[in-house]
Amino acid sequence: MKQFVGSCFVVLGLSACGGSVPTTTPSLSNGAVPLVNPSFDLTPDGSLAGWEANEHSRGKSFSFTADASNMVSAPASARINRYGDEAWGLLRQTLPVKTVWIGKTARLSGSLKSEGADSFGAGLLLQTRTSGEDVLTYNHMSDRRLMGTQAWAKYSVEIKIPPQAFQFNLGIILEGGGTLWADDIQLEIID
Ligand SMILES: [Ca+2]
Repeated sequence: MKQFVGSCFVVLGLSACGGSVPTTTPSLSNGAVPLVNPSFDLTPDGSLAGWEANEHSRGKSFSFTADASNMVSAPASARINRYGDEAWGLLRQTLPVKTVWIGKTARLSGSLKSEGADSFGAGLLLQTRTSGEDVLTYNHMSDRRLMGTQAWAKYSVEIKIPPQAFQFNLGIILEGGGTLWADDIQLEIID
């Protein structure tokens, strides 16, 4: 099985290499950068507002839901569950990189929990990309993914922001079978 490294996806049967995701206006200096729906409110249509669900290849293998029975903060967490046999499911959002952040470090953190995670496991995903959506720097937490069943704990990943960085692509990934929960996702700019 090939591990996820790319930036282009088949989104629930639709061709997608990025796509439009609601974004917020980041702050100018170091500190927390606002994300859309970082605590995973469920919208009335059943979707997780601000988050885009992606799946490998043909899709139809992962569910992406808000879970009010397993959460760190109300009203819910995000839950990714694999019911099919595709390689990975990803819940993500993008936001623009400010030029004042070039050369600094971005840190993505959040609380994660897993049940029966196998293969490459579950974790956070943080990338910088060009305007053409080519990945420049990335950290997919590949060296310490959640495997098997793990209680809620806080994790973080960091990447450098290179001169060509145009946007962040960030989220949570389940790369194998099992279930991943995530809550309270935060992005910060640090020196
Ligand atoms: Ca929450």
